[in-house]
Amino acid sequence: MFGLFGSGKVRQGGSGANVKADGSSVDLVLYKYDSCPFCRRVYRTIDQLGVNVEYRDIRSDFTHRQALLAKTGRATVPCLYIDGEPMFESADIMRWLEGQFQR
Ligand SMILES: N[C@@H](CCC(=O)N[C@@H](CS)C(=O)NCC(=O)O)C(=O)O
Repeated sequence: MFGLFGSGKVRQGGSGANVKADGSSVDLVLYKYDSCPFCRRVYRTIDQLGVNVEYRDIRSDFTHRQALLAKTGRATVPCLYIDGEPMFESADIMRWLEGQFQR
């Protein structure tokens, strides 16, 4: 059951558009794969905060892995693109999300 670990649902598609606490909008795209425990930690934060994220699974779609590698020189997940700028490290990603979206 590839892609169904941890979260209970496949993480793909959807809009990455969000309005931040300051009223500005931001587009969020998470490069991930679902058996990655660091990705699953980030999913929990996303769910808790109710953030809209477009998911790109680098194992189910090789073009996503190629795109991540081409832009960043790495194929490590999770990687959150914030308006197109990559952020690695699950702890940094969760901290950033909480800083922007925690009410
Ligand atoms: N310290 C990183 C660790 C991320 C990490 O090790 N990710 C693994 C997947 S669980 C990875 O992308 N490994 C490289 C690969 O699978 O090609 C974080 O917390 O985000």
